[in-house]
Amino acid sequence: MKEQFGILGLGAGGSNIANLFEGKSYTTMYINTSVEDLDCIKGVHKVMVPGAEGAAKDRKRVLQLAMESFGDIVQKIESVITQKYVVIIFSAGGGTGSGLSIPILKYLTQIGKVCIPVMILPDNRSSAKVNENAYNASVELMSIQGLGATFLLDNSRGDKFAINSRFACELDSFINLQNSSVHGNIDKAERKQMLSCPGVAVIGKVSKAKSVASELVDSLYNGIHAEITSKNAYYLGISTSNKSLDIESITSTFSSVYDVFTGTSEATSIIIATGLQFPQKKIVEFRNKFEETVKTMNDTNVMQSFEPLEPLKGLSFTPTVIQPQASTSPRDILMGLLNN
Ligand SMILES: Nc1nc2c(ncn2[C@@H]2O[C@H](COP(=O)(O)OP(=O)(O)OP(=O)(O)O)[C@@H](O)[C@H]2O)c(=O)[nH]1
Ligand SMILES: [Mg+2]
Repeated sequence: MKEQFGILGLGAGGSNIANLFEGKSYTTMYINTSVEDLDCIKGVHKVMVPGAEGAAKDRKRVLQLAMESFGDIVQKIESVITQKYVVIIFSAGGGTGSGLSIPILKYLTQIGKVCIPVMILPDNRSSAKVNENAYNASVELMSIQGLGATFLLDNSRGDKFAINSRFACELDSFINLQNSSVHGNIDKAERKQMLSCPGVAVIGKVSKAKSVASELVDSLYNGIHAEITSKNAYYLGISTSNKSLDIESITSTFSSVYDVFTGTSEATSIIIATGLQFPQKKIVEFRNKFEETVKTMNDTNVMQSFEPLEPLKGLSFTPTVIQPQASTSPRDILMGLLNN
């Protein structure tokens, strides 16, 4: 089903993940304000915001930079990504992806695309600025009406490049799920329905050997996604190689589940939960971290943290002027060194 999905990577983090999908033959496009970042990507469809030299984590600056060219940018997206389903990947903590994702998501939703945002959340050691951006991006993202499933990748869960590959592998496996069994299948319509469901989505994947309920639950709750704090899930999808899997022990980890789609596969098992609530506590933590730093910095104004010092009066100093040596050719310099 990959031909029905387009991938859009915004900024450095988003483009890194998008590039893994291009490696899996998805229609993929990248947008950046930094030519250095864009040059690192080996991709076919790369768009540079004209006149930009990067955004230095300034979300507003990105919007100002893209003001003139936004019409051209969205036109390029539409000409490359003709698919109805668009996976839009960006980090919450930077400037480019975090800032540009919001108007792009709004526009693409408005013209009838099913947008599937994938937002990378910063790890616990991130700066106040990154936390500020993450908070603002989350709040703005949550306010967009009509989005499909939103994936929140949590950089506190491990190495960022490992997170990138694991996510690309999980989502690709789900989109292209190979089900063909008399025991039941999760068909294309069901997969699209789950990915079109608003709210947060989480995917887990386990090997055939580990395909038991406890491992599937573990992969859902302790993978690379932001911690699930939602009591309810709208949809649960479980494709498993274990024909006698205890589905009930998985669904019962939620208070309520609206519908469950199950399928049987011969390979790995995949689990997906969609229609979850956003992790409000985590989002508020971004704001708190930012506010704590701002408060401490305001309490200790660096320009007033020492006694005012008097300027020196009545003293003067004339440095000895050293004349530069007569100019010597590079060869003579080398010769001089050799002859020493
Ligand atoms: N998981 C993951 N996180 C990344 C990656 N690259 C950057 N990040 C995280 O994303 C945040 C920084 O965002 P970037 O994507 O570099 O920012 P940008 O969108 O290019 O924005 P500017 O450079 O500020 O214009 C930090 O929290 C990084 O740890 C990546 O490849 N994978
Ligand atoms: Mg960047």
